[in-house]
Amino acid sequence: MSKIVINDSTLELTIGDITLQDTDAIVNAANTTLLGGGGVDGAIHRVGGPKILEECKKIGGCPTGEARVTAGGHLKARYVIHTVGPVYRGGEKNEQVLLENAYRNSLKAASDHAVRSISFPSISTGAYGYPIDKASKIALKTVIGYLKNHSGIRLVRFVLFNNDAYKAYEKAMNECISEQ
Ligand code: AR6
Repeated sequence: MSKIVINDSTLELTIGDITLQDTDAIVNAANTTLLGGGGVDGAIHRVGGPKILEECKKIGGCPTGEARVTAGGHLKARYVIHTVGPVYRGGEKNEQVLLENAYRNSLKAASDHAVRSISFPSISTGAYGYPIDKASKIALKTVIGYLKNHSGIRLVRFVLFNNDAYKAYEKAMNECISEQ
């Protein structure tokens, strides 16, 4: 596990399954319907149970880059923060801004719910095709920027699904540190 401290908060990288995290909130890499799917989204609904989908249906969807909050159902996490990352279409379609927004709006939603610890998956780098070398840098820069300016969230954990994803985030974290 790799970690850095920003003000009073810890940012850490780990390999694992987002559905098993015991942080106050976990983030779902959802789609604009909020009606479920594969990858992280499928796993969260499978483990969390049908109450999450019921709440999502009432919410009625989420635009790309925004975030919506439901309870955690059977998950250890109290909340699921559903956000929608961009589909990668070559990098000229505002993807970077939309990915930044997805992370920032998830953190804002967490702050609004007094969340002190939160786990993120690597948003957009699965079915949505965002190259992980680029997405990891955007993800970490956005989180670091938020933690520098907001207190309250004491732990942000990136839960990477395999060693390649972990290595990409570790490299991006080292770049972020050397640029500070
Ligand atoms: N825990 C942690 N990471 C995981 C897990 C898990 N249980 N399962 C997959 N990953 P994706 P996206 C990794 O496709 O690219 C869904 O159908 C995976 O290896 O879940 O934002 C939604 O409904 C990858 O690195 O999310 C949307 O339609 C990362 O999580 C669409 O996929 C994200 O992969 C969203 O696509």
